Amino acid sequence: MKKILQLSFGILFLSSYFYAQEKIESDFINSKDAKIYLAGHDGLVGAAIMRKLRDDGYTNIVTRELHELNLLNQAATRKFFEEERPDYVFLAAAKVGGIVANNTYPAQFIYENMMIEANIIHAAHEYGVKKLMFLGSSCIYPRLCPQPMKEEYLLTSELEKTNEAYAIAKIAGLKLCEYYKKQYGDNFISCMPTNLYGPGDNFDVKAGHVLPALMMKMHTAKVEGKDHVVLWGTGSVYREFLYVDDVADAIVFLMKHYNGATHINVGTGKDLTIRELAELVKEIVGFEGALVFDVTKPDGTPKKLLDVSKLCALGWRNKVELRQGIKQMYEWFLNHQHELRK
Ligand code: GFB
Repeated sequence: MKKILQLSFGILFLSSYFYAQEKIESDFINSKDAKIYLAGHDGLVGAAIMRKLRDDGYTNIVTRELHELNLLNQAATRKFFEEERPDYVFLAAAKVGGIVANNTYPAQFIYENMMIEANIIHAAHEYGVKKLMFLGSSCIYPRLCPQPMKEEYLLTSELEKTNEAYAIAKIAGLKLCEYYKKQYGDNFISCMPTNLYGPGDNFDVKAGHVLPALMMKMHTAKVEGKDHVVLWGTGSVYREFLYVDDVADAIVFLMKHYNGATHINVGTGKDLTIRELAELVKEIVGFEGALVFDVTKPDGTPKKLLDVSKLCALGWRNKVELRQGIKQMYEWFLNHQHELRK
């Protein structure tokens, strides 16, 4: 028994030593006035990265609205890089949506995401960007992936059909980073966040993700005095949720401390069923009616819990627990009724 314990501790020590080897001190840490291009600055994650960069004292952040720069246009993207010559890039621009949006518009999800990634990553290479961070998504892992999902399980079996198009585009993005690093030596890295939520989310009940959709449905039902809300699927599948300011913190942390050739998972390491999530949202919103599950709607992947040991070994952990995060999100929702994306 003692020998087994010693052996396990030895393996644990060796693996954390191995991962700790990848922790670096990037020039980004002390480049507070370097030019940073934040692509997707007005999305859920982009806005949180902006808050984090400003809090950390970065002063020279370049952004473009959609009408100023269409990232689907290669020539326009190239011209932007030629004129601005950013030192660092955060690639948080993407076409995103919940399970039904992914399943209904697969052509748009694969085309738009692949174009945005290829245009930005190639222009970053051409114009000598010092470091680039690409954001993926946990749906890149196989549908029936062993749990929790380690980085090396990528491409080991079939993807979940409801979001295959989006997942293939995101896999292409992280492979672009990997291969540009391998062939050209570009310092392009990528991370795979789990399901995200928080202030600024998309509350559209048809196109959005589960958490903002549940909040909107339950809040509306409460205000209108309805006795039930209809949710999708069976409610028995598991999901992991990370507060958006936590993911922004992790992304900036990785920009400062990670140069690895392969992607790195970003999550909490904890998940719950959709029914448990719905009960939690119900309690926080103060809705007293019943939860009805429409099983004609898809469930998606049965479980997609990220293995976050690699990120933890670098010294990062999430701060905002799910209950606290949902409370903060609901407070924001109540105070921003006129500017909700829905
Ligand atoms: O958040 P969600 O759309 O995305 O759905 P995925 C998660 C689970 O919640 C599914 C259930 O099992 C849904 O059936 N659900 C219950 C609902 N009620 C609702 C509702 O009112 N709205 C929504 N949206 N879901 C997406 C992918 O997968 O996650 C993307 O399609 C991406 O590609 C993203 O990876 C993070 O977790 O299933």
